[in-house]
Amino acid sequence: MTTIDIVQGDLTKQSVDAIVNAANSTLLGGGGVDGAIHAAAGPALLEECRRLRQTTFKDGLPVGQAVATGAGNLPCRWVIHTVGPNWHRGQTDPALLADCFVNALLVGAGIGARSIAFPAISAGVYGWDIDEVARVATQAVRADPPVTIDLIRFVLFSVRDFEAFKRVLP
Ligand code: AR6
Repeated sequence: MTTIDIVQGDLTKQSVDAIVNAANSTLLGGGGVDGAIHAAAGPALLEECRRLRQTTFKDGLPVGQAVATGAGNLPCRWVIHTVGPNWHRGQTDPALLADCFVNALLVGAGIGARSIAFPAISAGVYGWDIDEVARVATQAVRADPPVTIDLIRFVLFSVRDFEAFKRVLP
């Protein structure tokens, strides 16, 4: 049985096995939750991301795909990086956003993570409406979660985002 819950707070403070980063395809950091994760993790995370760019993802991580790294100084064991669709660039297909959640769970299950915490991917800089993100995210993780994952948590930074998730996941 997989439990799905929502909390308001800071993703970087979560004591779960893995947290999911709303990254960009460069994997080299940015603002928002990505910036907060790299700041809290320290330089080891950026170093690992650089190595991924030199090897597996020479052209960057494609939208909707996911990849795991260590977590540096964060309280979790792994960071799973995914790239949400950017509404401002015309990436408005909900299937792309759903892929982020589904693939992050698959990657997490693959490395042995039993608890995974997500931010509201694409709801910040990438411009998606929070209600749409809440709908797509909860539908995607509810559909067919890997059996080895006990806990899926959404960590919402603002009250407004938390309320949006609460409406679709009472
Ligand atoms: N904990 C939880 N949620 C957070 C935190 C935090 N510490 N900080 C911000 N959020 P965004 P995106 C929320 O912009 O839209 C970056 O520059 C925030 O309130 O982080 O997928 C990347 O490098 C919002 O609801 O991600 C990319 O270039 C949600 O996290 C680009 O932004 C997502 O906002 C990705 O944009």
